Amino acid sequence: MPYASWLPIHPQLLSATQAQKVLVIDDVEINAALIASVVGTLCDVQTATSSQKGLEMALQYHPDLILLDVLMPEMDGFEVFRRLQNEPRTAHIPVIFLTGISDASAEEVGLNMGAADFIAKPFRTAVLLARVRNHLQLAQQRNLLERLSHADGLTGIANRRYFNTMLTREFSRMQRHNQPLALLMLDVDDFKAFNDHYGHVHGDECLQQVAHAIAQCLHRPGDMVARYGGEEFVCLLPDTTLDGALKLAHDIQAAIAALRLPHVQAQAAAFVTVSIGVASELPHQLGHSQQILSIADARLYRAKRGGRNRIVS
Ligand code: GH3
Ligand code: MG
Ligand code: MG
Ligand code: MG
Repeated sequence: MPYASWLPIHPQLLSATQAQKVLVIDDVEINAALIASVVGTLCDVQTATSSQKGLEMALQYHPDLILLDVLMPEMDGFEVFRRLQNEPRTAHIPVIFLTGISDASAEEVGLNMGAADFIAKPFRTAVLLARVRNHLQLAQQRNLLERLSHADGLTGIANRRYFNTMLTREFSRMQRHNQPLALLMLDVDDFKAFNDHYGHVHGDECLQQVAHAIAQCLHRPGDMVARYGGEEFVCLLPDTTLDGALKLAHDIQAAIAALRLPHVQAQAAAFVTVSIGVASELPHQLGHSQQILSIADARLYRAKRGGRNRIVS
């Protein structure tokens, strides 16, 4: 099995592997049902027959594409689209307007707002299907590109760039909620000697196994592991105290020891081990997200100085 398919990266990186979904928002029930029956031959479909319900379902259902009616009571489709764009969790979802409005300027308005497409009702079934298929394909390619730009090429876990994005995001979120943010900095012990003795191919395999073992230890939805550098990994643990982070560090140390990857040149054991620096801080007491990294890094350095294969908090 390729690593990318079995490595739990980050929930957000896995979305493109699920079946694609379309949300139809139309105030006339029979219209919504008709569109759904056409599109339902391509993918999963859900319908909403009011603007408000449509906005709620866009958040809950996580559609890959939204087919949006323009003329609706309470709130028209343009306003629904504006609200979708203003909500970070729905701003990326492509929207196709589907409307019976005869006014030619509506098409111009919709497309200028950033809609993916505009289809006039009554529509031809084959044309609707073709357009939806094309937009779903585009969405899939976009998702794939996004996942690739977030993933480390060797191990399939998150890369440093994505880690930094998430660190900044979680730092602000924990700051707002006055909750602790924890970090583990891990470094494989005597890895230069491992490469020199076993060769780079085995070195690469070792890093893949270590990445996988760490990922398997993370269970909370917001937790993530990233490859920070060559043989360095970092775990980002929102809303986690020092005790909690320390427990996880011990679990990871045990999981890597349990791999029993031979390393006859290692100083601390006859198998591959890691040193871990643990930090948990309240972001509102710090100035910058990089400070937590510095704290964890300094503790990792002490773990190395202390003889490796150990955890410092
Ligand atoms: P320490 O216990 O102090 O961490 O010693 P170390 O030998 O692990 O640390 P050092 O930083 O001296 O060496 C890291 C080695 O990791 C050197 C480099 O060749 C190897 N390395 C970095 N990235 C990769 C990679 O992608 N694949 C392989 N096979 N080796 C890598
Ligand atoms: Mg309508
Ligand atoms: Mg290193
Ligand atoms: Mg090392």
